[in-house]
Parts: sequence; C-alpha cells; structure tokens
Amino acid sequence: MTGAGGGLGRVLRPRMAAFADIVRVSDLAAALEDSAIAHEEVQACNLADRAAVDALVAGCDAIVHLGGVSVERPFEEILEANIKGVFHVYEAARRHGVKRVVFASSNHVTGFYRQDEVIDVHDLRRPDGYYGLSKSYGEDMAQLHFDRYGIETVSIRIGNSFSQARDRRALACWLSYDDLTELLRCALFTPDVGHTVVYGVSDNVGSWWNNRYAAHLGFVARDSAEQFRAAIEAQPMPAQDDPVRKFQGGLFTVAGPFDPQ
Ligand code: 15L
Repeated sequence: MTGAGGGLGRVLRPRMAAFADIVRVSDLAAALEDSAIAHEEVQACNLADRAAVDALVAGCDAIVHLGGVSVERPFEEILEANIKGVFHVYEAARRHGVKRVVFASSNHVTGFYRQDEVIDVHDLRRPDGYYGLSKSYGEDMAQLHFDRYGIETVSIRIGNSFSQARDRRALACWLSYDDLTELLRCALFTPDVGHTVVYGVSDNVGSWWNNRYAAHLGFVARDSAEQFRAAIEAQPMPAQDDPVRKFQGGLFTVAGPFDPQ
C-alpha cells in the first residue's frame, strides 16, 4: 500500500489485516512515523524514484496505490509524485508479475461537471486541475496495462472520504470509511475486473454519480450522508455561483494558478 501515511492510508492500515497476511505499507519517510503493526512490513519510498518503487513492489501479490499528492498543487509537484509515480507503480507491477492494482483515483477527474448533472464513468472526463489530470492519466495508465499486459485495476474515483460529511457538497459525494473499506475489498477480490472505473461514494441522497457499470464488483454502500444533513443545512448557504455550490469538484476548480515566484 502506497500513501500509507496519508489520511485514508492511516484509516485503512489496520483494516487491511482482513485482506492480506502481510501488508507492505509505504510512504515518504517523513510521513511514516508509525511503526509496523502486527501484519505489516514498513518500507519508505519516494514514488518519483523508479528503483525504489521497483524494490517496494517486488514480492507483492497486489498493489493498493493511494500515494502521491492529494490536493491541487503546482504541476512540477504533481508530475513527480503522481504522474511519474503511477508510471513507476505500473512499471514495477509489470516487471514483478503483479496482477491486480487498486488505484485511488478521484472525483476531480470529472470535477468540472456541475452539481445539477448526474454522470457515469463513460462521460467525458473534465479534470478540474493538475491533480485531477494526474488521476485521469493514472486511469489511462491502468487501461494501457490491462490492454497490453493483462494487469487488472479497479480505479476508484474517491469522493469526499472523511469520518463525517462536513458541508453541502459532501452530502452528495461523501464516502464513509466503512464503505471505502468494503469497496477496497471488492476491488481486491472480485475476479475478472479488467480495468473497472467506479465512483467511491456512499449511498447518499442526491448523488451526482451513477455507478451502474461497476455492478460486477458487487459493492453495496451501507452508509449515507443523510445523518449529517440537518447540521449541514444549518450552515449558511453559499452564493449560487460559488464553486463550492456550482461544480462537483468544488474549490479544486479554482485552486491555482501557481505562478513561479
Ligand atoms: C480528493 O481527491 C482529495 O484527495 C481529498 O483531500 C478531498 O478534497 C476530496 O478529493 C474531495 O473532493 O472532497
């Protein structure tokens, strides 16, 4: 598992014990202050370092690729961690015969759809920044590696995954930690996934995403953001043209540009 020191990595680490006898967890050294728990091996790795990623992947049966930059940042940072990073992950998977990857993609692949539109994974991608572009590239990398080498991937376009839904946008796109864990289980163990793209979202009222093309994963969301609606609707309503209310990607659609200093 790459990105083990990130927000979702920290949530998933203990939960991975149900899915593997040994989980090799990785992140930049500075992000990996936790020591290994019972079922883990800990191996620091910079995703921009091809040889280090190759060594990380050697001996693994599957890869859960959560790593990289997780927000909008200057292109050069995204290039190193996300674009080169996902190339290195798939290159290592090919070299070491890994047959299954779960790729943490993002809703920001389609962030420029409006919040009054319902889309599915066959709709045109509309990345809302360099971060979303890098996730779109990662999905293409996954498709290439299935078509050319038979390496299977489930790309999960994760919505807003925190312990609670915290704003109006999250009412539509929240993903609970338990639903994330179940989706990860389905992504790891469902046979014959080819390259499947799915939105990672709980069973929210007013969801923007139709997941029908991923029915073969057998994923059934159990949670819903409804439990947070009353508290969230007590918050002030953003203006109609505010990106947090207008676009599915919310504030990511206006992050940057990052001019050189
Ligand atoms: C993401 O892809 C980010 O990694 C995460 O930090 C959230 O901001 C999430 O999207 C979101 O759209 O809320």
